Amino acid sequence: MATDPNDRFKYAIVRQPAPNFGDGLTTAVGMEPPDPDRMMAQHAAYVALLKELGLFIWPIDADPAFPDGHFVEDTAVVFPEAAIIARPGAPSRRGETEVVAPALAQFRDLHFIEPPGELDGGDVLRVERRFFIGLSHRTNEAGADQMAAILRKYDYAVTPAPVGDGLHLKSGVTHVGDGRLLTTPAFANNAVFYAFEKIIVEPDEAYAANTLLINDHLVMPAGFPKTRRQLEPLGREIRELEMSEARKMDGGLTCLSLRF
Ligand code: CIR
Repeated sequence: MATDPNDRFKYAIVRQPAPNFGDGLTTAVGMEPPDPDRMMAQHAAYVALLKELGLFIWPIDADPAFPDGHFVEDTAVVFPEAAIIARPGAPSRRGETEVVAPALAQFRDLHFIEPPGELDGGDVLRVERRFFIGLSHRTNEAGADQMAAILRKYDYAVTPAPVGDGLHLKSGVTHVGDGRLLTTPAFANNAVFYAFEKIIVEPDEAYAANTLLINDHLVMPAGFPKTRRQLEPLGREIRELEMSEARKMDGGLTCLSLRF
């Protein structure tokens, strides 16, 4: 279970949720509206855990113009050699990149997705030297093609992956280390992942497929005991975080930070 040096993170960019975060985009139906105090507390616990796991935190202030801004993962894709500033597919989120680009410029050379390309970072999954790029309602072919061309210059293999009905690729599949994927049943059947060893979450625990690998730890949402039992044999320390409020806004653990 040694972590590939390219998968070891030192930094995380996070963004404080805006007080009007409940005005963000969501497809969740039949759920109570998110509770602001609980959201702030859950976000603070998330940041505290990343710190505890040894990451240096680069915080970005909230901006009420961007109620989805704390889902900062969607604004960029960062890898050891460079960073690519995304062009979020939802028009209401496009301006979120303006404060993220100067922050990332402190650490990496930047590339940019240009119109007509649209791409959300949540659609981009790196597994060692391969990137999967989800084609979704937020990421179009032009965005995926631009991203693939940049990544290939750095000698990454790139595979487009249809996302289907879900929001983002990483809503349904994440890398849990050593080239292993944690997937929903739907993504497990996606042909692009055929060569990978997969841990398939139970249908009633689909939300837990968005689990976060941080160095030797796995951070998973609280309340998914079957998935936890499936992950325990991997030998990484597992930590759980309450994610009830971000979930109401279609967000998961990976969405809340950019790790590099
Ligand atoms: C949105 O719909 O854009 C936000 N409410 C949720 C974004 C979640 N981001 C992610 O999965 N990477």
